Amino acid sequence: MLNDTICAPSTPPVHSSIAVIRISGADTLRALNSIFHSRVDIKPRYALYRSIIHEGDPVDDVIVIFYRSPRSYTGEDMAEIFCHGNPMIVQKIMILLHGLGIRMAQPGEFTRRAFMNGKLDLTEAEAINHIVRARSEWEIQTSLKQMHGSLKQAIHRIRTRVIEFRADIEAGIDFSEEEIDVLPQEQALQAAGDIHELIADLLARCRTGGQLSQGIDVAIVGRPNVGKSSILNLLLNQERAIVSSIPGTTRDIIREPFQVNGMHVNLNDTAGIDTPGDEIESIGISLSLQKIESSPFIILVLDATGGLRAADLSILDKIRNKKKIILINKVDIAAPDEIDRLRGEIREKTTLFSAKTGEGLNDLKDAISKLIKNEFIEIDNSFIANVRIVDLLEQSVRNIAAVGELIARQEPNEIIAFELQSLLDSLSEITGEITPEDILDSIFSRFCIGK
Ligand SMILES: Nc1nc2c(ncn2[C@@H]2O[C@H](COP(=O)(O)OP(=O)(O)O)[C@@H](O)[C@H]2O)c(=O)[nH]1
Ligand SMILES: [Mg+2]
Repeated sequence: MLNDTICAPSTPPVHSSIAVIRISGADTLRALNSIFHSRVDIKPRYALYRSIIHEGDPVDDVIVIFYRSPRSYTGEDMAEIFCHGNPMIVQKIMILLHGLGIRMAQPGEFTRRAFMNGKLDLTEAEAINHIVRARSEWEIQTSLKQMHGSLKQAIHRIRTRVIEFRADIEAGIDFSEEEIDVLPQEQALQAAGDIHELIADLLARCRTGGQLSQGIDVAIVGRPNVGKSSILNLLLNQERAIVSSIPGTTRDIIREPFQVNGMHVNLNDTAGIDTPGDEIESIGISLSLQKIESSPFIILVLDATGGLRAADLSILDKIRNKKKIILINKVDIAAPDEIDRLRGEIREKTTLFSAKTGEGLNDLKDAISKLIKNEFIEIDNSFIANVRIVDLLEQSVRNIAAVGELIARQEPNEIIAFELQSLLDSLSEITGEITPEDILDSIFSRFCIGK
């Protein structure tokens, strides 16, 4: 399966200015010669302008780039054909290639070949998929770093430490008859503790990255009619939620992805919390209360006019321990002393806002990103890790904890070395050195066709 020649469109099947078809495998050059009806004197990595002909009829004029193994994405001979972006043309070229015995690639098969040929490890391969799917600037930046090996190197540094440590422990096995303590227990405990710390730190950064790429939940809460939906719409720059002067308009939770200073946030507009007017509103309110519970970050909206009400106080009480932003909305229609009085009553940091004029919008965006950055301090040094990587790092933490216990109990060095090998295996699975086939299948099947 891994030595035949494959092809796939790398661009989606829509009308566009150009489309790209990729070919990889030993038959690449033969295929090019055949579809161009001439021996292509093709210099690797140079663009060539040619016509594809089929039974005397032109199929399209294209640009082709040939890459000679191993200097290609997959490490094999490869070509990229840039044709006009008509799905019928792409289809015709694909059929021509299939007629030459070149098979349609599976999703992610080009990257899988790159992995098999040692062009990249699994953390880098997965990062490439993240670049394509990223929904925030932060995710793109972090994925790019990871594609360049940031996570691979972090794992590699830990592995090197573990290998050195295991060598010391194994030296102890050889000398055990002579009662020479090669590595005193105290030093061994220290080394295990250091490695434990390194892995735990990496795990924390991976968890942070995982959360940030999922998007951070931010709930917009407050009494009815204070302007929550107006604020959502303003942030999204789109009339997403119904705004009306009738209290209790929003009943379901409206969740929308949003990018703030490069970070991916999921904004949740909620039903206003107050004494419900009917059953549906009452359901909406209990959903809002649940959302307050489950959201790490809250934007509380207060009305600048009319002072602080009992419902405001009750919501303030519910979010006492949350990371929050308190917005005083509708400052455009409030008298300055009214606003001052309100601020005095709250005695917490507040941001003045008007969903009508847009006043305070940049302050709000900055406040949201500051809130997130304060919570995730290592935001710029985190990794885009998926469940697979987090699971393996958790396993690694358990492995090194077990090593520490074995040392503390003065168990034989053979047993300690064995546990260290399990740790090395967990780390190797992250980078893909010993990853089982079925796991590779599931990783690469999540890629796009042609990637
Ligand atoms: N003057 C003024 N009116 C606003 C402002 N924000 C919202 N409103 C109005 O307040 C009413 C309730 O707004 P809405 O967004 O539906 O509030 P929600 O119930 O909290 O979602 C609507 O009539 C809005 O036009 C604001 O900043 N200034
Ligand atoms: Mg609303």
